[in-house]
Amino acid sequence: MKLYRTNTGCFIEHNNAFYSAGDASWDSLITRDDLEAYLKKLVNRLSALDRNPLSDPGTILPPIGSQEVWAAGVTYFRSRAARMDEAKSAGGGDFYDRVYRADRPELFFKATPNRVAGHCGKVAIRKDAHWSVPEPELTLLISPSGKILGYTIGNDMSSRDIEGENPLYLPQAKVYNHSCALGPGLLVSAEPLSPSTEIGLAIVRDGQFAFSGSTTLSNLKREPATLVHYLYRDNVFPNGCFLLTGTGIVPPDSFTLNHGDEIRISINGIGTLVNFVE
Ligand code: DO4
Ligand code: MG
Repeated sequence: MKLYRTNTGCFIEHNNAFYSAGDASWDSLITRDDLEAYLKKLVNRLSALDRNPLSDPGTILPPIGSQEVWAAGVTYFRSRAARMDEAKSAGGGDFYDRVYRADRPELFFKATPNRVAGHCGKVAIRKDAHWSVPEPELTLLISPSGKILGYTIGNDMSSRDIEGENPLYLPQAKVYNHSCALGPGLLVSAEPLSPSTEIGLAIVRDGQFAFSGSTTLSNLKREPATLVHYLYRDNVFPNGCFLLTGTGIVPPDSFTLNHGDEIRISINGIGTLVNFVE
């Protein structure tokens, strides 16, 4: 079952049919611990709409209300290797190996809702960066009580030159206007996703693929529930939060994003998030 936030209301997609999720505010919907059961009950009570409410371009809004967005890092071997290389000359390479092996994961604050683009929205590269990449990441929707309610697709836009210059610059490499995208909607399910779930990234420039790559969740070193457990230690999230779980796809060092690039991130069972670099 999927849930979408749009400029004409909230909609449920179930078995290829669409239903209105009523007048409840997005925050009040996506903070319910019983979200999946609640939506199932609604669908059983309602008749399906006779149109697809998502079909107009620009209709889908980012699936976020007033939640904070956090991210985990170095959760895939590919990310560890890329980070160790980029930080070597600054003497920071060792940190990434240590955090990859440690019990405590790397968790960082990623975005406030105003920094988040939705499906078909614009993401940005920092004006003072010259090496920028998208990071395609499975993203968890977590309730105020710490329950994983569902999943969406996240793009953790990153400035690799700034992060590589000094690991202490991480917040500047990661948090800026339109540095994050989420969407298109939420896959509402308390079930863990299969390790065979594929994550794909394609970057289209002037009608050609400038980069494409994929990975599967079997390469994610940490359990989503463990990441949530660490995030919720000594933190309260009155409106729940989103947690990006790290990237397993890193383009080669010769690649940097350009203005106008189209970024497509797909995760089986969730959909495809498309963004354009402004
Ligand atoms: O430690 C730097 C950031 C790591 C990250 O964002 C990732 O692995 O996805
Ligand atoms: Mg990341």
